Amino acid sequence: MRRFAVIALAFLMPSLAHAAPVDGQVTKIDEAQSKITLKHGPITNLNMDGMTMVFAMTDAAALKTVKVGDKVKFEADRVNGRLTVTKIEKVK
Ligand SMILES: [Cu+2]
Repeated sequence: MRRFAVIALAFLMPSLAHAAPVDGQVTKIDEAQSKITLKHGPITNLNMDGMTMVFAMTDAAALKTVKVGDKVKFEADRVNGRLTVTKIEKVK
């Protein structure tokens, strides 16, 4: 039973460290610089509490799918040393 628990944890840990969807709201979009400002909830994989901050985008085209004021779900990670949104989706 104990061994099973350890094995189960081993499976769960990598997914915890991986980017998980975060709730946020778009407060600013800068298409020229491919940047987005998000008011976001805690980002566990980046050890970050909720705040409003600027992110780079891996996919500049994704900026066209959201607008200021939209509630979004997004994933963020450190890419080449920059805090970057790797995935973003408007929440209906
Ligand atoms: Cu932040």
